[in-house]
Amino acid sequence: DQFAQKSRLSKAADLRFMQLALTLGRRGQGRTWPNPAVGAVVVKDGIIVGRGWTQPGGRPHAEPEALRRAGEAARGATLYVTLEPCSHFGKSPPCADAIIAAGIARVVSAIEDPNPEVAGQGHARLRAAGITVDVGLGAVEAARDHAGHFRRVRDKRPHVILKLAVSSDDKIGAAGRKPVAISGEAAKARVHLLRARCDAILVGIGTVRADDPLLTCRLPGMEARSPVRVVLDRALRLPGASKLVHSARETPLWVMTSDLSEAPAAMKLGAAGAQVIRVATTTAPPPGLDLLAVLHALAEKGITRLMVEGGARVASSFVAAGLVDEVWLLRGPNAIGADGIAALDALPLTAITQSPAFRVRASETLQSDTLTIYERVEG
Ligand code: AOF
Ligand code: ZN
Repeated sequence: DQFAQKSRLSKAADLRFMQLALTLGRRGQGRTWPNPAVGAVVVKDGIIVGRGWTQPGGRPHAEPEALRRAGEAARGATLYVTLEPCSHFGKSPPCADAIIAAGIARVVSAIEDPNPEVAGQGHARLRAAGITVDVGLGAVEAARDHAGHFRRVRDKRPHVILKLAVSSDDKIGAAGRKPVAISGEAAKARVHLLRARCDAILVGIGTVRADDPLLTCRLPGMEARSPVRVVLDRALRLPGASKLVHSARETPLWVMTSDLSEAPAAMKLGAAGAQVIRVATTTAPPPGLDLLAVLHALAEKGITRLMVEGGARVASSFVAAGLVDEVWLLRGPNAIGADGIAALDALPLTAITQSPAFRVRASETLQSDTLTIYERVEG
């Protein structure tokens, strides 16, 4: 009947507008830290009158952006938002109050904000003002998009994405570190896009000394979206002549080191524009930085999404410590041979691909490479 049809249509419309809000929110990923990248859409009589997303640095929040664009049209309109509107006086006034003041009649919100300062109070404040609030549409996607914020709030560490580019026989390099082609152009471009969507990117000192990487996002037009570069460097062996140190004034470089590494080396790096951050070391051999302490320090500084790019020892330590939330496995068409460098050092790659701790979220073909994305099974 007519009523059922109308409600079906409006459900489909709700879903469409929430999808748009999710897409808008993702625009901010990698540059809103310490805040989540939220999206918001204002709809009046079926027409979009305002769009907004969290701005670089985390403010303004998404909702006031969308409301500002909607202006007077917000009165009586519906607001779609990918995270519960905030209710606290933080560095910006509460979005819930802005929504009430704008005269919004209904709010469709994807998911509750776990931030203890919000945690349901945003929705409650809206309801108390007589606004209809529907929570849960798009919750699965929103939880994925805000995984960094959730992880940081709940576990005081970032969401960790491990990127592995392997040959057809699961190697990440040739013996003696001879240069070999593993991934094609499309796969490389995809990795650079992921870099732009992460707040920080982490490598070990071995990789820096072997490859002298720059670790920036080099997609045309997206160069300004480079993440913070983080190096695990227990004994401060980072060469002053490396590309990382040379570019430290343009793109932030954080060097994680032990409490015991030498002060003059730290001063030199500081003078070159890097930030030296001291963390605890492991108590059991082999000597290394305590990865959980590293993650806590990064979260403390506001990092919500961390990409781990290698090398094999760093990757395997993160996997072994159970600190990987998501894996991007790129597999190229060529074999390297039994003497190549194994992707996860002493661990077999099946520690991810066959592990009950991970499931495949998506896979796609990128020219001659395949990309498989694994996500941690929460439980
Ligand atoms: C929203 N919309 O777009 C974002 C929100 O320090 P403040 O005032 O900027 O508040 C930061 C907190 O606000 C952050 O930890 C998270 O809980 C929420 N982020 N909230 O309503 C947004 N980015
Ligand atoms: Zn807000």
